[in-house]
Amino acid sequence: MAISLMADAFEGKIEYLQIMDEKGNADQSLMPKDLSDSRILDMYKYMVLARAADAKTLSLQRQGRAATYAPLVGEEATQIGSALAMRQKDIFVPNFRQHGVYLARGTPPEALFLYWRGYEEGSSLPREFGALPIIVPVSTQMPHGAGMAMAQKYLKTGAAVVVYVGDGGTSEGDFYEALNFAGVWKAPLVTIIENNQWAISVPRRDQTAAKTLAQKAMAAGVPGMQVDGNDVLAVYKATKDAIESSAYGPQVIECVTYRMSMHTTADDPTKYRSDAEVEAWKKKDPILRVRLYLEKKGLWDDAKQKALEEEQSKFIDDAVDKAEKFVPDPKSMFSNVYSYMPQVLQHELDDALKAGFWQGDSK
Ligand SMILES: Cc1ncc(C[n+]2csc(CCOP(=O)(O)OP(=O)(O)O)c2C)c(N)n1
Ligand SMILES: [Mg+2]
Repeated sequence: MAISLMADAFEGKIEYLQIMDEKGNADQSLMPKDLSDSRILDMYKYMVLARAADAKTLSLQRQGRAATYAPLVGEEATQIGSALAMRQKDIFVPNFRQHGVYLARGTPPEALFLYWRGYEEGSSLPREFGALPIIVPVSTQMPHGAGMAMAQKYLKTGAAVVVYVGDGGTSEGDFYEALNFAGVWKAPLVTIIENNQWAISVPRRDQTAAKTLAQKAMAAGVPGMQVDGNDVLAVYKATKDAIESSAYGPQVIECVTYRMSMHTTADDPTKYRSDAEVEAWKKKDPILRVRLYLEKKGLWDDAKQKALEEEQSKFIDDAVDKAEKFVPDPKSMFSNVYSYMPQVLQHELDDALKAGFWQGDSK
C-alpha cells in the first residue's frame, strides 16, 4: 500500500488558562488545591507592595534620587503568581523588570533601591535569595538560565531555574538557543515569557507573525502554554505545575499581560500608543480582580486596605532611607565582577589606587 504524501509530520496546540476573571470570579474547579485563603491574601499583599515600591522608585527617579528605571505596574500578577509558586531551592533569573519577584522572594527592598541608585552592591545579593542580579542585555539571561538549569541537573540539586524574558526577548537568537539546549538535555528550566505587549515602541503584532509566543517552545520540542498574565491564580498554578514537570525537562509559559506605564523613565509611550489602549487594559487590572475576589469572600475591606498601605509605605520609606544613607566604596566596582580578581582587573585597581582616584578612602 502506498504511503500518503499528505501525512501529518507534526501537530501542535497551545492551551490558555484563566482561573479568575476581571470581576474577581474564580472557577473553583480550576483552583489550585494547595491555595488557602491566607495564601491568596499573601498574593494580594505582595502585589500591592510591588505596585507601591514601583511608584516610589518612579518618584525617586523623577526627583533625581534614582537612575533610569523600568516600571512593573500592570505586571504584578505575572510576577507575584510565579514568584510564590517557586520553592526556596529554585533559582530566579530576571531580566530588568521583575522587581516584584525579588520582593516576593524576600529580597530587602533597600537592595533594589541600591541597584536603581547605580551601586554595585545592589547587584550582589546574598545567595539565600537564590537570584541572579538584574540583567539588561535583552535575552542574554536565557542561555545563563539554561546553563544553570543544566548544572542543577548535573549536581542533582532538585532545583529548577525560573527565567523571565519579554515578548521582545523571544525574537532574540539567545531565546531559541537556550530552549534548544534545555530541550535536548532535559534541563529543569521554566521560562516565563512576560508578554506585556510592547518592546519599547515595538508592538506585539510587529514582533512576530506567530499567533502565540508560547508556540515558539514547540520548535525546541518543549511544552508551552499561555495564561492570563493578569490572573495571579492562573500564573501561580501554571508555574507550580511547570516547576514540578521541569524535573523531566523544560517548560514555557507565556503570561499575557500589559505594560501600563512607560518602558523606562527614558521613554514616552504617548508617542507611539493610544490612551484608549491603556484604558482598555486598566479594566483588566491584576490587583483589582483579587481585591474584588477577597471582598466577595468577606476577607477584605477599606479599613484593611488603609492599614496595609500605611504599613507598606513605612516599610518602603525605611528601605529608601537605608539605601540613601549607604556610603559606596568605589573599589566595589572591581570586586563584584568575578568570583575571584583576575590579574588584569587587579592591575587596573592598583593603578587607580596609585593615581589616587579615591583620596582619603583608599585604605
Ligand atoms: C541586546 C539588546 N538589544 C537592545 C537593547 C535595548 N532594549 C532594552 S529593553 C528592550 C525591549 C525589550 O522588550 P521586551 O523583551 O518585550 O521586554 P519589556 O521591556 O517589555 O519588559 C530593548 C530593545 C538591549 N538592552 N539589549
Ligand atoms: Mg515587552
